[in-house]
Amino acid sequence: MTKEQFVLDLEKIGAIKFGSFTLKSGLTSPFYFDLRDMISFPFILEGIADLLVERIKDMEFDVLTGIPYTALPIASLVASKMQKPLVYMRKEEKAYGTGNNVIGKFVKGAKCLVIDDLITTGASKIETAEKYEKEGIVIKDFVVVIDRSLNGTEELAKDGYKLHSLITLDEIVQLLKSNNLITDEKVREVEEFTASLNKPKTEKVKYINPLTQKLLDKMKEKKSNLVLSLDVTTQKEFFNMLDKVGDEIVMLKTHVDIIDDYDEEFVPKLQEYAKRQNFLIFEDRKFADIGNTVRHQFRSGVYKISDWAEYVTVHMVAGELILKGLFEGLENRAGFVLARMSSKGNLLNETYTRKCFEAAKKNPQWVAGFIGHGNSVEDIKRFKAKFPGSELLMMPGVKKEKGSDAMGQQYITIEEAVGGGADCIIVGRGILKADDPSKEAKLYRERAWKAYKERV
Ligand code: 5BU
Repeated sequence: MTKEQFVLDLEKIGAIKFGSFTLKSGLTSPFYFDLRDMISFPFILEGIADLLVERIKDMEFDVLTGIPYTALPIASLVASKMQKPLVYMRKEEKAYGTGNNVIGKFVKGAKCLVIDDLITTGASKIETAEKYEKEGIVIKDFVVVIDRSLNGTEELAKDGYKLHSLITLDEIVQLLKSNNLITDEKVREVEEFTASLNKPKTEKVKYINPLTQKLLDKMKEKKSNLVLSLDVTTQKEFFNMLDKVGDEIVMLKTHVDIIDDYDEEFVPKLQEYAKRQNFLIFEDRKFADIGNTVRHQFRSGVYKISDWAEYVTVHMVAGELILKGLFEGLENRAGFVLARMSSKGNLLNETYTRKCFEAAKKNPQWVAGFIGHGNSVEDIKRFKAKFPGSELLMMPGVKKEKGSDAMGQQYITIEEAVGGGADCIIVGRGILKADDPSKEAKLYRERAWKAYKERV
């Protein structure tokens, strides 16, 4: 089948439509492609598979996949014709980091070629690649049947992927025109429409939260991006440890509710240390309830956290109004939103992470940063690239060596964390359990600061 025949066939079965269509984005488009029915016409399916085989026969790959739903049957046929192994990803998303989402046999590190029917912006292709990469499959190339994007090639290239297409929107329009299947006026409309589309906005929000700035300033002043997670259960241990390591840290992270002998002297003493040793205070309370309840949990009760902790952690599971519940009417308080967690099998998936970014974008005055983690430098880079603005990436689950504990904590190294984009590393047992915590804190601080300086 020739490309021309293919386009004419698509037109015949109604897969290419010209008229006036409202897109998901709200824009009105003079054309619309719907390739879903194509698979029900054996001669078209066969033809498209042959065209794809021709296009990819010289490319290097170990396995082949198609993105469900439309491209999967196409990829099956191509795989069969080329005698290449087929794999595919479940469409229902399992939780972040749980693995086993790929169906089919492959060896870790296999190079996979991805087939899809259309490309519009490239965003969903990148998401697909990330999911495969988490499963140990390497993706470099995408082949699409129709490229109707404005700058899909550039968008994919930014993340290191190459886009190949069988046919572009321009070619389709020209072929239809030369076959008198659309009027000159329609051609003009399509051209005007594509020209009028602005490039997708990838620009970051300019606003900087004052508490983001405050932490950045403190990091610079103290030449440290080390946050100590002081997870001990008595005041004695707590302040003894601060005596040893307080000078090395930019911020102290507390779990105030694990202190057995908490009393009203704790907070004033903590504040006195914070002043003398020049660090900020972050209570890792992880608020997660409805707005009205978290307001009380933050401002009342035994601990009255809002009186002394400038930063707290916030789960977005109850919806973004939790931010209003926590911070409305308070000066100089902001949250770190938990966009990803470090623990094995946690249920935060990519959709959830994206929702966290959207919530932060709408409420920048209440979000100083995100808590996040990743399994490689590349993974963290891509995660951070999606932050809406200049929020900081705070990363727990960091140690000198990769590893895990018996209760689900997963560790990556200082250099991986900071190299990937962590602005601050959050370290607990790596320092607390060391023979010489003071020496260890110095070492963490030096390594993390060096990696930070190299990155920024
Ligand atoms: P560790 O001893 O370095 O494993 O302590 C890590 C700290 O960070 C601990 O206080 C956790 O409650 C906290 N933490 C985490 O480890 N992982 C996460 O995803 C989040 C917080 Br959110």
